[in-house]
Amino acid sequence: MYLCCKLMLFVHAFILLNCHIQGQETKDTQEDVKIEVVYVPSECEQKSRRGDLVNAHYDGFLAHNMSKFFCSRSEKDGHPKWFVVGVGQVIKGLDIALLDMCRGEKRKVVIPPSLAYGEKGYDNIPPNSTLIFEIELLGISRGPRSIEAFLQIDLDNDKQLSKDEISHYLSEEFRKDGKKRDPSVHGLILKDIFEKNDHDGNGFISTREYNVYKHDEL
Ligand SMILES: [Ca+2]
Ligand SMILES: [Ca+2]
Repeated sequence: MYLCCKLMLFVHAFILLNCHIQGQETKDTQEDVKIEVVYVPSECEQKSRRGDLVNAHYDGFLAHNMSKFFCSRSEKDGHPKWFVVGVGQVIKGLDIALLDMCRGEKRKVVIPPSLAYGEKGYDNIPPNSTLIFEIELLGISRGPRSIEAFLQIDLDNDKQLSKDEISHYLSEEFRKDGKKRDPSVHGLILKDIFEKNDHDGNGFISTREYNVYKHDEL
């Protein structure tokens, strides 16, 4: 179950990259996320880094009146969320706030509007809202955007992913999860992956485009 979840998240990680919620983009990178470490476990074997699949609880509050607008503990039967950190699956401020955390660590973070929902706001979040999140990191896994995953897909080991390599990977994933799909889905996902990730349009996804952690050596 866990593995299946992880694999599908990989595909989603490709598809969701760049699918940011409107207003999340910002030109102002001067403002910082303020991070207060509330608790760090004495043992910390592994710290979260960009591209990891993480499992976390986070409750969100509007800073101006501390009203709670999101509570992962009461949503979806209280299951903590799985997502890939650092690739835009959550707001930028959370992507920053969740890095370099130990399993079991708790943080309280203050995120400026420019790294959250900006001038437009979103749903029940008013425009220009500073947000406060209470985060608890429950699990870290070298995730779908990890260097390990990249190397697994890069069959000819030339440090870039061709259409054939991604296509092969998708076929394997679809075969493993066993769901019936219209054959056209495969081609559509492949096309989408390249549209969203092949930024220089050369027909390959490079390590940079794949967004692997910068400190990993290839
Ligand atoms: Ca390759
Ligand atoms: Ca490329």
